[in-house]
Amino acid sequence: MGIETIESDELDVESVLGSAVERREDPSLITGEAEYTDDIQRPNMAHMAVLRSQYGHATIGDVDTSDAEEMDGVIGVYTADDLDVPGEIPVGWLLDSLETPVHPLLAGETARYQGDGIAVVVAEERYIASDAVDAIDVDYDRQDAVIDPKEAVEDGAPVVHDDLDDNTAFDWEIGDADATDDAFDDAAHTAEVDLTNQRLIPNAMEPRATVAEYKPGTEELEVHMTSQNPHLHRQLMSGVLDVPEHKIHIVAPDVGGGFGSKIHHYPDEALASWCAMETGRPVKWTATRTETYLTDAHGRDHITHGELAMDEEGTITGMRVKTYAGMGAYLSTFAPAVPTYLYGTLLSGQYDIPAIHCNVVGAFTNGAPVDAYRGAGRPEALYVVERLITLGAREMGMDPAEFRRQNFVPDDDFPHQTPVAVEYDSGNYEPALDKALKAVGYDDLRERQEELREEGRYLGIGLSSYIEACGLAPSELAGQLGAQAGLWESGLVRVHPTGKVTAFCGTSGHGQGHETTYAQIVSDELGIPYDDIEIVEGDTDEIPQGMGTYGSRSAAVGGSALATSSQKVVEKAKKIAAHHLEAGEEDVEFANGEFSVTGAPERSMHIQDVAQQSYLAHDMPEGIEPGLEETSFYDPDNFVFPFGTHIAVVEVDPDSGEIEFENYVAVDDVGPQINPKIVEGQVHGGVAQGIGQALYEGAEYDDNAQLVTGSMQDYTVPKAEHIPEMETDSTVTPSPHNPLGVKGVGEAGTIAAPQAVVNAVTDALQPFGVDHIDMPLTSEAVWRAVNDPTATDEDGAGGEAVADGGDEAASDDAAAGGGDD
Ligand code: MCN
Repeated sequence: MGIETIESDELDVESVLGSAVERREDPSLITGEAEYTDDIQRPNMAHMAVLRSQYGHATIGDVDTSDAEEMDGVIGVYTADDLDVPGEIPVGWLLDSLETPVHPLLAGETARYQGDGIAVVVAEERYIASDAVDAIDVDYDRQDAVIDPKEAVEDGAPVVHDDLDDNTAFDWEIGDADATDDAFDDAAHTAEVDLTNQRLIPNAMEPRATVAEYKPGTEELEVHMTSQNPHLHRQLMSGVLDVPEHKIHIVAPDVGGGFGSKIHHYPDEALASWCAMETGRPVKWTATRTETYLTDAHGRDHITHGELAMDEEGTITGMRVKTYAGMGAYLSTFAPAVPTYLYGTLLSGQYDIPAIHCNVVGAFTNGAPVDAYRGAGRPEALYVVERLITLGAREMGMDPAEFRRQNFVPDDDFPHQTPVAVEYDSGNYEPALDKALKAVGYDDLRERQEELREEGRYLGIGLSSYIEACGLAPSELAGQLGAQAGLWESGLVRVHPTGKVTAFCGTSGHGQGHETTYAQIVSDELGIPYDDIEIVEGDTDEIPQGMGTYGSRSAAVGGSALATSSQKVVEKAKKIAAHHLEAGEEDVEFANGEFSVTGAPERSMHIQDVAQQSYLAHDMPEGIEPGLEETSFYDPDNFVFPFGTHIAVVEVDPDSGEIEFENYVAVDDVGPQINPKIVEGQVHGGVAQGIGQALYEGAEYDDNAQLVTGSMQDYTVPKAEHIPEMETDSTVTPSPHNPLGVKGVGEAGTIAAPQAVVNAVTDALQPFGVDHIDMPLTSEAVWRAVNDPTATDEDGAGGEAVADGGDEAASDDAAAGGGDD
């Protein structure tokens, strides 16, 4: 099934770009040769374990470490009082008005979420460290806690940071409130929805881990860690530990997935590094799965009210959105950007909407910090948009596909300026919709839906025409929006004297297949065989600088840096070739690695031979230095905006609440595909995570802020059997903003899938008057929605949708097999 792969020795340089070459990463991963952080052993290595608050909110009294200190094999026990470094976790994205309470490496006086670190133990063995943690006695005074972001900002809510007046982290808005209000005043029809976008827990296969070593002789700190962005971690850790940046060497070895959770600067990696400096021993820390659940930055956590205004014909005239976004107990590294600039700016979706206003209140709560998780802000936005669009179509009595088509940004309106700040680079939305409709056999399906209803079977078809903003990001714009870093990428292409190539990129892949796709890009640009090209990422000593991998940026930004460096290599090589061919540079052509004289193709020289000449340097053109390597810092002009339409087809059993997939079709436009097999894999993985959110996953805290879904037994990560066979297809609309024309794909599936599934399930349940069910759509939630449409969130059904027409079809209609609009 799917796209056939080809082996690398079948590739030629003319077609290397766009070929589904096998991932070169896989053999070592499959055969167990890959080296993850926890595999690393060092002589005399010690192990760290962290004592974490068992309460969601508590004042910390005496911390008695004496028993732990006396245990055999314990090297040291440390609390906040022992830390002699600045030790404050920085916030990497600021908003105009943002509360930034101190986030210490270890909690001293107050624990603000279950999992907040209170002490660390360094011991000879991991299990001794863990036992010693259990021997520490903490005098807790439990405080009231708050988890719900909306309740957190209400009067009288327990305050998470007592140096703040309340729990409001920020109150942010985008768009024109007056114009939007006018659109609603004049609207002929409206639709609205109350929804939650539930808290999710990232579940990379490999937990976070660190091996830190300090070399007093050179004052160097070497840290191997599970990082998506080693250079950024180096920069941030330098401030946290007060170690000069150039004395820190960070290596991300093989990293077993991240999905955003390994971008952020957490206390633990810095604590392991501090312990290495303090004890003079290499120190390893590997999170347990429980620690992963408690402390990896969670995702989403929105409560939203969304409204759509339409005219008589069903043309959208306005959208109004109010969201409460949970930040958790502290602001994680990029947390403020996620529910603001990565959310509000995408609310126009694929649609031409003249007026949009969005207000987001960020709230501190006693949950784990919330930050970027695959999609980061964009799944939340597209969920609101595509739920509203579906409800708008229902309000208008229009087919949801035709309602979308009628409101799409027309293909001749690109670049398209939205009312929420961003300008879409390129797009052509109807062909993707059409392909998806054709793939599911839409017209026939609608007929079958009717027929099945007569038989008491409920088929649902859910559309999701999504857009996404990725390829983060133009540095200047990011700076204007509050980023405390540039978002360029660096690429170094080194052609060795033998003509082989090592290319270095500042991104840091952790499953995406960069070693394969980057080699395809460099091979295409240089005309040097793919197998002669090696890619290096994830090491701050080897790679000049870098910003890392997140925001589906690596192909568009890192790939462009490597393409640009390769083009510079070709420019220089051309001068050298022209000199050796005794021709003017303007008379030399370059194709597929060969420099040849125009009109005399027999006078030619391969770039790999030019490389040799450039290092021999016996006969160089005047003014040209020896060697053949180039570096670029590529800074994009704009984000890239991939898009597509996904359609889920499900059958719902109203008696049991069970949902079965009949089909899932994904048509994505990510511009030209460097490697269609890798693109397909990214879509599959992303859709699987999106379906996970729609049907299974959700972090639940109790009223005391105890995480009740603290293990895989309680938090349902979908298994292969839960994910349907998918049909993938694509359209290709290049971005004008980068030399490859590529757009990102890493998050597309996660952004597209949840609303495709929810739209499908609510479509199936139209005869029962069910317009909305909050995710995850467990059997219980579906059953309750069908059997008790008035059930509230607390009953498990949650959410509420109202179309202006007040379509409250009741189950009586269902019994009659009607009520569908
Ligand atoms: N690609 C391509 N053609 C395109 C676009 C991309 O062939 N037009 C290829 C790229 O070259 C790369 C892959 O597809 O090999 C993904 O590229 P891109 O969309 O640029 O995304 P990044 O490489 O920057 O990866 C980040 C993205 C994010 S943000 C999350 S979260 C995520 C994801 O990728 N986490 C992942 N995919 C993941 N896949 C795995 N296995 N593990 C994770 O943790």
